[in-house]
Amino acid sequence: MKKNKDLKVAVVMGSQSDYKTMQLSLKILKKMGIKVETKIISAHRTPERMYEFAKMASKNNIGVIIAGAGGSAHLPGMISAITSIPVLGVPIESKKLKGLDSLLSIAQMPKGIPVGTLAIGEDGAINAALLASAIIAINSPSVKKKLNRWRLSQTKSVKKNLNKNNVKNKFGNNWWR
Ligand code: RP5
Repeated sequence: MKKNKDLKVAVVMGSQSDYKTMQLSLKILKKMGIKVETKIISAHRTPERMYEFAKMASKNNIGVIIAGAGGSAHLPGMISAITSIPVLGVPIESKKLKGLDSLLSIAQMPKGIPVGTLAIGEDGAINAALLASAIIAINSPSVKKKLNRWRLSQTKSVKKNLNKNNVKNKFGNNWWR
């Protein structure tokens, strides 16, 4: 078994419909040069697939698992119950409750089985990948370098001075004139 060398991040999701959110995790991980494994795994529709994945994750050299799920989102918690690899949960923005259901299902794990819970939707998918990168970076100088570079360019992209002409709201620019 390979140990701590080029650990992968697994990005799993409950449905194909979660991909439009979770693809943002994949984009970030690609920028960080991290090897990725992706799968659709539903805790309630494919429980055996979930069990097999979580059971084999360590042997498959996976260092962090990002799990996106919506609604009664038990996927991240169930995976975390089977493996001690860190699991980061992304609450998918559901149609009915705008992701509040997903958020609470993922965040409110009873003590003993943790899931690191990110924000609802796209922000969560991006931050999950950044957090996974930071975990992988502990043992990977090249990922650490890329992550630091990414953060520096984000910092540089924030302009100091306001552009007062750049006003976008539902009334359009300068609506009062
Ligand atoms: C959850 O049910 C999935 O994670 C998804 O967010 C939600 C809806 O799934 P689909 O009906 O789009 O397959 O298990």
